[in-house]
Amino acid sequence: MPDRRAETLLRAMAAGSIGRREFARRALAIGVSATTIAGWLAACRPVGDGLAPAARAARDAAEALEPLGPIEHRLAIYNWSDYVAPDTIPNFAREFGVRVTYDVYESNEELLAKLLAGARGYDVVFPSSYALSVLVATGLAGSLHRAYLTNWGNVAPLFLNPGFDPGNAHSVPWQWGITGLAYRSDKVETPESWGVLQSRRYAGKMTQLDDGRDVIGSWLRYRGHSLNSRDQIELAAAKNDAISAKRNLRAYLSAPVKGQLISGDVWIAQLWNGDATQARVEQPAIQYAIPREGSTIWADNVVMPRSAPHPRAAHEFMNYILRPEVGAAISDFTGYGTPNAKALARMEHPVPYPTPDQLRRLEYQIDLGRETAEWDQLWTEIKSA
Ligand code: SPD
Repeated sequence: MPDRRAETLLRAMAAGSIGRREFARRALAIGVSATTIAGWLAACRPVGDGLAPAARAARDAAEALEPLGPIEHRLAIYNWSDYVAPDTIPNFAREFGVRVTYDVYESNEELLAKLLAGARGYDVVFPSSYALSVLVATGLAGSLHRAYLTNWGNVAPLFLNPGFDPGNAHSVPWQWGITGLAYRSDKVETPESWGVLQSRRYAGKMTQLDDGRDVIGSWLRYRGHSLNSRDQIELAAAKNDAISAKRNLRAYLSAPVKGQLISGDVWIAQLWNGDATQARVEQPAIQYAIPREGSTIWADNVVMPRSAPHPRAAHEFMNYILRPEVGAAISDFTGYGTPNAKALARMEHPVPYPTPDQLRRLEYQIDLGRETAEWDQLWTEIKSA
């Protein structure tokens, strides 16, 4: 539920006295989370950029037909940490004569907060499915010019036309992965259940991701519920479970936990599978398990913000990463699955698509719309408990 200050802002936006971007900027300033703001924007009509869906589709189609100019000499990338092969960017820069700047983030929330606050300098960003829905709903995702993506045919059919971006109008699939438990097999037995995080046995040696969707989602699955639940009773139970596990946790920590798994300071970490694979290169005792109650399968995507200052370079970059050898090198380094069918055939360590048995236990995260605010509130309460 919005508090009084947020309500005032919502009313001001509805009355037209402030625009949607100004609304987002001010709401962020009073501490409303980016995903909540985006949920409110998406729930209001007209959405995001002030256009009705049909008008937006027409604008997007028209934009996608306008030819781009010559390639610019710069490209600004904003990506998750440890999410590209070491030679991907230098090779692109050399071949295309483009100077690349590369900033990193650790969560979808961080990415959305930056874009909603008005950052306009980035040419390509890498949201997960539900965060991409937010960028589309708020009019922040640019339309892609398929004519410049000559390697598009390499994308595996499974990753085409996803529900969060029909027709891939705004996104190129990047990597897919799973959220599970990385563990030190020389220190602990295989963690079969999310419940291991509630046991005192490994207190102080365990972490969960610094990500409300992943943490609350894991405790929803623990009780047999959907990790996209909007049910008050289920969410209250997940909060209790999360708080009871918290006393055993060393921290909420995302990709940077790799160093602590390698050093042995952490023995069990809720983590994304590719980051666990990266850690295993340095410490072979690191293994990975999907808890029996199930977990998240997700896909991240390359998106060009509508405000991208270098749209032609952004398209050349997207087309470049769709080359089989480039896609293979990226996924061989990140440890994640590639959505590029031709790249998969060239990988040294291909990540197989989950088995039917695993798929039965995996679920995609979806945009929670208006309920995002409630999830945010729960996450705040868990972190401050
Ligand atoms: N080191 C890169 C990790 C990317 C994880 N993205 C997926 C998040 C799903 N909640």
